[in-house]
Amino acid sequence: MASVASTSVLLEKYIRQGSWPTIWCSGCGIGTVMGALLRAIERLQLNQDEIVIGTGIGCSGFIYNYLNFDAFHGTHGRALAIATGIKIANPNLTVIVPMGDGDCAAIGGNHFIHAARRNIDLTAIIINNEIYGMTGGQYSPLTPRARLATTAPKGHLERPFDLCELAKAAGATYVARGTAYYVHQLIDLLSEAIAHKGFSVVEVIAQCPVQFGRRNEMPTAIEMLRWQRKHTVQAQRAAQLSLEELGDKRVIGRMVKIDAPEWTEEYAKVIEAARDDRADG
Ligand SMILES: Cc1ncc(C[n+]2csc(CCOP(=O)(O)OP(=O)(O)O)c2C)c(N)n1
Ligand code: SF4
Repeated sequence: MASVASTSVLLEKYIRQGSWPTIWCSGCGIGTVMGALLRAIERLQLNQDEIVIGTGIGCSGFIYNYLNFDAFHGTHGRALAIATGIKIANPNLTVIVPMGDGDCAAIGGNHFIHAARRNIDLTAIIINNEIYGMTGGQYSPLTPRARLATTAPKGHLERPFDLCELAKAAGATYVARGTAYYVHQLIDLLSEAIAHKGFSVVEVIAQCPVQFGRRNEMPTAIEMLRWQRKHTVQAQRAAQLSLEELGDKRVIGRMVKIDAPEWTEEYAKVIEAARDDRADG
C-alpha cells in the first residue's frame, strides 16, 4: 500500500497557522476530504508554491481558508472559470478546485461541462453531500428523487445527475468517484487525478448530517458513513453486475483515464506557430 502522511506532517506543512477551528459542523465530511487531498499532495511531493486551491461559495468552499497554498475564494459556481484563467496565465501551476454539488452542478454547470470539453489541466473535486449545506438544506442537482430538503418537504420530484457520467460525456479525461468512508481509496484517486494531465473529476460522496442526514433518517455522521458503505460498489465489481443487481448502489473507483490533447499545451503550439509566422514576415 502507498504511504500515507501523518496528521502532524499535514498540520505543520499545510494548515495555515491560526486558521482553526473550522466552520464545519461536527461530523461533516468536508474535513475528511480536505485531509485526503493534503495526503495526496504530500504523496506526490509537489512544490507547495506551485499549487493553487480555488473554491466557490458554500461549506466546501471554505477549504481554501485553512490551507497554506496560494488560494482563492471565488463567487458561487465560478471557481472553474477563475481556475481556467489562472491555468492559462501560468500552465506550470497545479490548480485544484474543490466544489460543492450545488456550486458545481447547478450555477456552475456550464463551466463544468466546458472545462471537461476543453480538457484543460485542472482537478475538480466535487464534495457531494446531495444538498445545499451552507444556505439551509435546499435540493441540488445531485439530490436523489424522493429525498427531503427544505425546498422538497414532500420528497424531491426530479432525477439527479450522475455527475461522473456527465463528466465522461462532456470529455473529462480522468473521472472517478470516492467516498468519505473509504479514505485510503480517496487518497489514491485524488493522487491519480492531480497527477493526470487533463481535466480530472473526482466526485466524493460526503456526509452532511446537519442539512441532509437529519431530514433523511440519518441524523448522525456514523449513520451516513454506514449508508456510504452499504450503498456503494467498486467499479470492477459493478462491471460484473446487471442493472438489476446494481440497484440503487453508486459505483465508486476510477471510471475513465485516457490521454487526449490538453488545452494549455495545444494553445502553446498556436502561440509558437504565430511567432514563427511573424518571424517569417
Ligand atoms: C451567485 C450566488 N448565488 C447564490 C448564492 C447563495 N449560496 C451560497 S452557498 C450556496 C449553495 C451551497 O451548496 P453547495 O454548493 O452544494 O455546497 P455546500 O454548502 O453543501 O458545501 C448558495 C446557493 C451565492 N452566494 N451566490
Ligand atoms: S451544514 Fe452540512 S456541509 Fe455544511 S458544515 Fe454543516 S455538516 Fe458540513
